[in-house]
Amino acid sequence: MKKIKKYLKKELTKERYHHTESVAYIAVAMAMRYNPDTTNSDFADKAMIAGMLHDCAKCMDNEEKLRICDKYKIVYSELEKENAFLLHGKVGAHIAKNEFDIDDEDILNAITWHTTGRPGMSLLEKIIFIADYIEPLRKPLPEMDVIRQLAFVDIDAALLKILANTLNYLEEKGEPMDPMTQETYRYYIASCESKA
Ligand code: DGI
Ligand code: FE
Ligand code: FE
Repeated sequence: MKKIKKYLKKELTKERYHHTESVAYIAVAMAMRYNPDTTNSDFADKAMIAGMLHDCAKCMDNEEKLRICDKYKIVYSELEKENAFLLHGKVGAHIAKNEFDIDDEDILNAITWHTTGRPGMSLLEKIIFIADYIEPLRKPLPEMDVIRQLAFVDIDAALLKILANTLNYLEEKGEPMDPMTQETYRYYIASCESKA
């Protein structure tokens, strides 16, 4: 963790570093809440690592992100090329693996998919996605307080609200939507309806 923190302090702005720590601690709290195995703290440890590294590529130039994708054959779409900030998850996972020898696929997936989500997310993936949105330093977003509470009560309901609000926000702003963000929303709407 020392090496990771040193890297992040060098590569991220102060604000981004504080956000990162904040996400990591919220992710740990959620991991404690939803821990599938209370005989050990492995899951909280994974949440800490994924939280710390989720935005490790956020402050990199867009050209640099695209260069890394090309060099290491990370596949990206035309939309991701035009909106290269969307690639900070994929590039971040690459850095986690290659700079810090993280080989836990669950951690790498949580980093990869933290911006758009994806259908069928693991518990850790959901936690990072949600912690990123609710961390206390995040500027106020619609329904923030409800979602912050819901995150510790009903993780799938919180996930769905975040997805709905994100799509709303993108639509209002006229921002291009990544098909994965839309697919994730449709998937969780359907899975929520089938539960009801
Ligand atoms: O990196 P962070 O700012 O901590 O958080 P993030 O990786 O979730 O990125 C947040 C931004 O990503 C937020 O402004 C919404 C945006 N976003 C999420 N899905 C999409 C998207 N932006 C576009 N253009 N298209 C998407 O599908
Ligand atoms: Fe991010
Ligand atoms: Fe983030």
